[in-house]
Amino acid sequence: MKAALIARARAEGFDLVRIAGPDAAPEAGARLAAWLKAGFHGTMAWMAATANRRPAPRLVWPDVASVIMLGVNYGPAEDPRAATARPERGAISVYAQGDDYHDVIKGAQKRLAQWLVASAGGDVKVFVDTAPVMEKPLAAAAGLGWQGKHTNLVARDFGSWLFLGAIFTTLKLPADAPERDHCGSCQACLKACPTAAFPRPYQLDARRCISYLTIENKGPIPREFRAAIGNRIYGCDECLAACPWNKFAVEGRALRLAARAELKAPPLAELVRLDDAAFRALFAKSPVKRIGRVRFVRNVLIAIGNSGELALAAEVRRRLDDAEPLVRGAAAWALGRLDPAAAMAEATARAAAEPDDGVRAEWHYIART
Ligand code: B12
Ligand code: SF4
Ligand code: SF4
Repeated sequence: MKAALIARARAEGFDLVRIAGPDAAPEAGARLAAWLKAGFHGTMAWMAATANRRPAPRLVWPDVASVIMLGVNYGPAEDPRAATARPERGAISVYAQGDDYHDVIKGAQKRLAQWLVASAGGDVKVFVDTAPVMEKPLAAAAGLGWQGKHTNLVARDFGSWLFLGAIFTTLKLPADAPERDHCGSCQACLKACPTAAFPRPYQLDARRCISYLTIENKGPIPREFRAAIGNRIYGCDECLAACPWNKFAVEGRALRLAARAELKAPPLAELVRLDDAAFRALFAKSPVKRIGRVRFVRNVLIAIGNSGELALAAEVRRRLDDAEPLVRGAAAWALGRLDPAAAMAEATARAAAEPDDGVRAEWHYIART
C-alpha cells in the first residue's frame, strides 16, 4: 500500500512523500509555547489562538492515525539573490513568482487523498499551510529533511526549496524514520539575514523577518528595518539561498509554480502606479494578491526609497496624496530618502495638512532630521 501511495504521489507531482505518526514531534509544543511567550509571532494572533491544537494533530482531528507528509520542490532556475542587486526593480521571493502554491498543492493533495480512500479506505483530511498544523516538525519527523538553523526544512536532494503539505488519515500506515540534522557548524543562513532575525540558531523572531514585515505586517514597516529591506517587495529568500545544501537542488518541475517572466524583477516605476484593478490583474492567481494593493504599494515605496534613483521621485510624489495613509506614509519616507532637501522643504506644511497621526509623524521626523 505504501509503495503504491508513493508512486501515486509522485505522479501527482510530489517530490517527497513520507509518513509520521501523529505524536511524532513531541518537542514542538513546548518550543511553540516558548516562541509565543517571547512574542516572536508579532501580530500573527492566529498563531497564539491555535497554540494548543497546532503541535498536536490529535487535537485537530482525534481520529488521525497517520500523517502523510508531502514535499514539492520549487527550486529556482537562477540564484534569486541576483534580483536584489537591481535597485530599480522589485525582488519578489521565489515562492511567490508563480501561481499560489496553496492552490496548486491543494488540488494535487485532494486527488491523492481521494485515490487513497478509494484504494485503501479510511477517512482523510488535507492541509497545506493554512490549517493549525506544524508542518515543519512533522515533516522532519517523517524524514523529509531536517529543520535547519533558519528553521525551515532542508532536504538532502532539494536544499531549502520545498513546499510542505500534509494528509491526515485514519489508516495506520508504517511510519518512516526521522532525518538527522546535517547543519553541523555551518552558520551561513544566520549570517546572511539582512535584519538579524535569528536571536539564536533554530529560532526566528518573526517581527524582524522581511517575510513577516512585507507580507503579514498590516501597518507601517518599522523604521529600523526599512533600509535593510532593500528592494524586497514580497518575502525574502536570503537565508534559504545561503544554504550550502542547495548545491544538490534542481529546478522545480511544477509548471504552475514556475516563475512568470513579469514577476521575476518587475520595474518599481510600474508597480508604484498600480491601482486596485491593475494590481488584481497583474497578481491574479499569485500569492501576492493576498496582501492587497495598499500593503503592496507600501512595500514598493520602501524599495524606491532604498533605490537611490532620483528619477523615481516623481512617482513617489504622486503617492504623497494617495487616499490610503499607509501609502502616504511610505511615500513621505521614500521622498525623504531620495530627495531629502525637497522633502524637508515641504515637511512642515505637509504635516499641518495631514489628517492621519502616523503619516504626520513621518513628516515630523523628516522635518527634525
Ligand atoms: C508562521 C509562518 C511564517 C512566519 C514565521 C516563520 C517561522 N519560522 O515560524 C513568517 C511570516 C516569518 C514566515 C516566513 C517564511 N515562510 Co512561512 N510559515 C509559517 C507557518 C504558517 C507556521 C510556522 C510555525 O509553526 N512557526 C512557529 C515556530 C515556533 O515553529 P518552527 O518554525 O517550526 O520553530 C521550530 C524551531 O524553532 C525549533 N526549535 C526551537 N528551538 C530549537 C532548538 C534546537 C536545538 C532545535 C534543533 C530546534 C529548535 O522548534 C520549533 C518548533 O518545531 C508555516 C506553515 C505551517 N502550517 O506549518 C509556513 C512555512 C513554515 N513557511 C514557509 C515558507 C516557504 C516561508 C518563507 C521561506 C517565505 C519567503 N520566501 O518569504 C519564509 C521563511 C522565513 C524563515 N526563515 O522561517 C514554508 C516552509 C517550507 C520548508 N521547507 O520548511 C511553510 C512550511 C509553508 C508550506 N506549507 O510550505 N512563515
Ligand atoms: S527570510 Fe530573510 S529576513 Fe527572514 S529570516 Fe530569512 S534572511 Fe532573515
Ligand atoms: S545554511 Fe547551514 S546552518 Fe543554515 S540551514 Fe543550511 S546547513 Fe543549516
